[in-house]
Amino acid sequence: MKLFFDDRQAGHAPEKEFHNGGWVPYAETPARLASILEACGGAHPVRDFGLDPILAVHDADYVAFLREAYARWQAAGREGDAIGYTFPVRGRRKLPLKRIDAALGAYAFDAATPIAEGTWDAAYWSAQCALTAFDDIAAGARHAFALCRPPGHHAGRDYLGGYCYLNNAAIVARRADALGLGPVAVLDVDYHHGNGTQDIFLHDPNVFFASIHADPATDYPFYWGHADERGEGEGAGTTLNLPLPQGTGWDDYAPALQTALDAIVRWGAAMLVVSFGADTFARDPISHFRLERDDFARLGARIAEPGLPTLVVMEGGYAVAELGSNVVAFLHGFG
Ligand code: SP5
Ligand code: ZN
Repeated sequence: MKLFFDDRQAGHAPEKEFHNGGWVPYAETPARLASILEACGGAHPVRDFGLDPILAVHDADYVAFLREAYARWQAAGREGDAIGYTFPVRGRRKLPLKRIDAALGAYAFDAATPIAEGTWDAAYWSAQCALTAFDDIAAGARHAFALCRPPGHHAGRDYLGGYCYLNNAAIVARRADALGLGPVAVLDVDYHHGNGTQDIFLHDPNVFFASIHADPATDYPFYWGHADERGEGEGAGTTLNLPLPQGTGWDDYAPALQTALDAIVRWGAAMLVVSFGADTFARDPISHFRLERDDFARLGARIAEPGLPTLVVMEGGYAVAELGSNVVAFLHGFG
């Protein structure tokens, strides 16, 4: 399977995140890329599809905020990474507030996703990476792997969070749908629920979203991913959430995966976007499932079974030393 990646994706390196009441080193590091690239060998170059496919998912004011946030932070005399501290839980009116702190709160749902100097460029090229891999499929390839970083599945139409800024999977799913390659399904197998992707397609009957993840009753992002979230309005029935308890290993993961794949096939998907996180790994430092490297090969093989054109988009996975071999196992599983 062809792997796509651009060096500019490595220029995003926040120092720290706020977690459990204190500052801790940022888990989503450029070293993750090095681990995967080393295990996979070379990468195919990324092409520039511009802002339009991004703006087909994200609000223009949010994109403008992302582009300008770090410069505004510096202009306010701040040092280090930009991060908010006031979050508008009472509703998110788009007030024309000038303070960078007001914008940082209005466009974020956590305090764990700072904006650093290279964040916009990296997020932009991460999205272009997904678009380039998608283009390979649009041109007839059966599979492609977008080594996206920063990841995307926690980012919504107008918000960042969970180490995510632009929703790479949603951007390609929307584009595939727009180009008539659908019906498109997104299967999210990251440890964490893909709340941003769910929100983007919650009302959309044309994109099916299925996610297998740690139960939000115990795990981030808490407020999304519960089994009773099934889509709304015209999108009723096109969202499927399969939360699993901490400690889940392959024996209990596999039936949930089969349920998701059966639902995707029954719905009539013609194309699949996989949000792949390797943070379901047994020794992931921030997660609590028990998949082993061989299970990632099984995961890849099962996802390949329906025979759909499949774009794999990288999401999380923080056990850096083992990350590359886990990704390779998953990709080889596809055959
Ligand atoms: C894409 C993805 O997997 N995002 C996950 C975001 C999870 N954030 C909540 C848990 C953060 C724990 N961070 C501990 C860092 C220790 N260095
Ligand atoms: Zn994750």
